[in-house]
Amino acid sequence: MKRIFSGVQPSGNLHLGNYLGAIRNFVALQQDFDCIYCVVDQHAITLWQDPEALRQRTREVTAGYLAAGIDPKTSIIFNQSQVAAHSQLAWVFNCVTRIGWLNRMTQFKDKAGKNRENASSGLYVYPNLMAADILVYKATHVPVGEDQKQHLELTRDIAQKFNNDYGVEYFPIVEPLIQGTATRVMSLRDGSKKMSSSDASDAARINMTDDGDTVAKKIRRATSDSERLPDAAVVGPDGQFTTVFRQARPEAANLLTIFAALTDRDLAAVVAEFEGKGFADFKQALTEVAVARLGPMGDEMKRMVNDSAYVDSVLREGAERAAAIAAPILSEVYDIVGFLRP
Ligand code: AQP
Repeated sequence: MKRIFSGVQPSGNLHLGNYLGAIRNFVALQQDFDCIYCVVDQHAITLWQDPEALRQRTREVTAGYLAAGIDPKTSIIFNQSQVAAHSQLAWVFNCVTRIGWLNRMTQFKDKAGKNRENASSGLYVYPNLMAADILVYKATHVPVGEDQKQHLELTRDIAQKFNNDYGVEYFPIVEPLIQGTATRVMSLRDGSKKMSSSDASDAARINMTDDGDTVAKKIRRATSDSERLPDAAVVGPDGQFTTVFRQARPEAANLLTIFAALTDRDLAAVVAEFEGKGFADFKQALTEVAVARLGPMGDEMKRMVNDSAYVDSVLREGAERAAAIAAPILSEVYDIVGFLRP
């Protein structure tokens, strides 16, 4: 059986990168897969979170899932800390993963920064918990943005090593699904940095709950360059921007990619439409499509966050359904490992 698992951290504002790189793909996948979508609150506390803000953001991510079109009747939506099997399996994986593997994780290096000695040990073993999130449901496919590719490769290594260590063919080797035009949305202020909820500058990202005026202001002020918009030569035979173009004009590449993703069009068609135009005209058009696409979702999210009883009931029901799938899998893992349970 094909099963999807994916998650989003409630560690900051839900932004356009989360939407285009992950959540909108979650919605489409409901057609063909059993889907489990998690709000990964235990991952969020690998960096300190204000408890009240964490509760609020957990509801906000849930509202984002619902407003984007995830159907809680068919898909499962819940928050990670409500299903203990995630952390129980993560402990087993802490004992499977090699320290050398974790040392290679670039996200730990980025997030820990220069002061690695002072980072939480949770941040270091985060990929083991992520592997447990996925494998406690024996999920086969994981839709993510490009930044999570390395963690998913580690999940495959962990599954493989567990199977080898215990002489079983138990865990599936998961497939990453990195889909769509905008698998890596970049900061509006610096086209070489990923759009991120932890960026100190709110102007670097478009939040899903930003109102129309804020979106317009952020796009107007987005970093651009002094040239006119490019011609078709910047799109390679694979339909993607050439590396040369991305490196030379990262901000132009990012804004055109966002436009294509928001309008569900090919990059080539978007480049043809704006070829030779200045950034002012293009940014005006981008604002219109961003507001039209995100505005109704943002309004719906705000409405749902204010009706927290509904959101909480979705999480509660989802957690019950998720726990029912995870419990027998964890139990089999405990048997494989040799834990005695009279
Ligand atoms: N800029 C992005 N472009 C495309 N996809 C992105 N994702 C995140 N940023 C981008 C995808 O969104 C999903 C959820 O991400 P997450 O919140 O679990 O963690 P993250 O990748 O660490 O997101 P942030 O916003 O960058 O958080 P911080 O600032 O805490 O690091 C994932 O599928 C991710 O690929």
